[in-house]
Amino acid sequence: MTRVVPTALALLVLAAPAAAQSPERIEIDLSNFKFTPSTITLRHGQPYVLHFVNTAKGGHDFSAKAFFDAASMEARDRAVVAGGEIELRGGQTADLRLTAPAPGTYDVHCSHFMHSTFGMTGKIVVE
Ligand SMILES: [Cu+2]
Repeated sequence: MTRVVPTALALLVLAAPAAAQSPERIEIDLSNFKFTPSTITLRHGQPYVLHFVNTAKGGHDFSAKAFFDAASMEARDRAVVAGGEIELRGGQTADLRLTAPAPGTYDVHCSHFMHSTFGMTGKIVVE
């Protein structure tokens, strides 16, 4: 019994925050030629819905391969970011559900020709 009780307590501690949390929704706008916000701050282990809005007429993408590789997400969301980016046509929106990975700073850029040169860069800071 002395071993069972600590294990049960540990499970409760792990389970309780997950059950209590609903994902935080963060809107990220893509425009000519910036991300808003350009720095996205997340907390390690927290669930999020990243809501992407391309407010421009032309296409943009949100390329963050290291971040997407490190974040945990379900298969349907993983499929959206295959290749390390989420691509949005002009006016398009998309939601991505994920859990923030290990603390660190992850680079973001738009991989369309010259867009990062025009300033379309950002970062994700996981605390
Ligand atoms: Cu772009």
